Amino acid sequence: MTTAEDCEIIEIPKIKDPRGNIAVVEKDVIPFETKRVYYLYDVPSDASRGGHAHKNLQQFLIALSGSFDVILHDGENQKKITLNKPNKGLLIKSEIWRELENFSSGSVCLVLASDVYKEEDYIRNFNDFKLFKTR
Ligand code: T46
Repeated sequence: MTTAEDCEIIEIPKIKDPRGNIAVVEKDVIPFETKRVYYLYDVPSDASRGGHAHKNLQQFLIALSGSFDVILHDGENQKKITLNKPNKGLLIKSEIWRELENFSSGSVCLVLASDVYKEEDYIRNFNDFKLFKTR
């Protein structure tokens, strides 16, 4: 069973340069092939995103700018991770409930996803998620 502890921070290789750095997410940095890229921006500081789990989707979240908190729940345990560096991303495995909150002004959350958008992959009710985890 996937647990919150399986979701880890991955350091993104960085090319340092006095003119500005480049961080590169190449093939071997994350354990899936990216099929979709999207980003959250203009998020009000009191807004909460997420509030669901995915049956199969894996994601890699990067705070391209600013900061926000990600609360991960595996049905039994939860942990909170603050993302605030553009060269450190959070790998969220499938079957993990997540909430994103505490967005700083001007923050941008980039998401690399292992699949295209499929509403049927979502579990949007926490009790359904807990049942799914104990199936
Ligand atoms: C997660 C956080 C970081 C689409 O039509 N296509 C898409 O690719 C996406 C991501 C969303 N949508 C539609 C589906 C919903 O009607 O946009 C609406 C909001 O989507 P969602 O509930 O997924 O939004 P977030 O920001 O709460 O969550 C998304 C990811 O789905 C989620 O897994 O971790 O971004």
